Amino acid sequence: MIIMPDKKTWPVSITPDNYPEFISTSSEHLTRKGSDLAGYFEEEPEPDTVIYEVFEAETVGHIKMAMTVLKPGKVGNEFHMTKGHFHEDDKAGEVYVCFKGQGMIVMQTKEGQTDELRLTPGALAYIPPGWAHRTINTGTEDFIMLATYPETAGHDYGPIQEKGFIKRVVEINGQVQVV
Ligand code: S6P
Ligand code: ZN
Repeated sequence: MIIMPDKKTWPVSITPDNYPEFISTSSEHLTRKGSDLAGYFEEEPEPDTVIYEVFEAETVGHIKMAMTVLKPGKVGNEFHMTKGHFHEDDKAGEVYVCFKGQGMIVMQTKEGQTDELRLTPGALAYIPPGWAHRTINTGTEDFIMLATYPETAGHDYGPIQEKGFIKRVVEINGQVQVV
């Protein structure tokens, strides 16, 4: 079964069974290694370790879709995570749907409000406009989620790259802790 017969203009349903076909038919593929995340963790990651991959679908119109595959693992006691970003357009929200694995999304505003949600397969997370967002793999298998967002959202990595998130997700005594 091909889920995207015409990647740009054909309606599709992405399910827990067929999501790997989304990955195989994506038009853009980005790999983030430890070297790309230098300065993000409290300890420095191994430069060649793949932390996550992003597969973006070729779409037309106002909605974009991208699937993130976040590898399991830790850097020190900190779970593997994405860089995290604000959207350049402060009116652009986003929706994540989790397909596989155990994870969290941490969010914060420029005013310093923070929140975090657990994501398990089937869960949907709504990221309101103005909230920076980062995904964390707290499990032992790949954490896979699909993001949908306005094509005009844009990504502003600067504030997080400079100051990080207020909250970090770490393992303490075998437990997932937000500190
Ligand atoms: C895009 C959306 C995701 C992330 C992806 C990687 O708005 O939030 O597709 O781009 O999870 O994270 P990051 O922070 O490195 O872009
Ligand atoms: Zn985003």
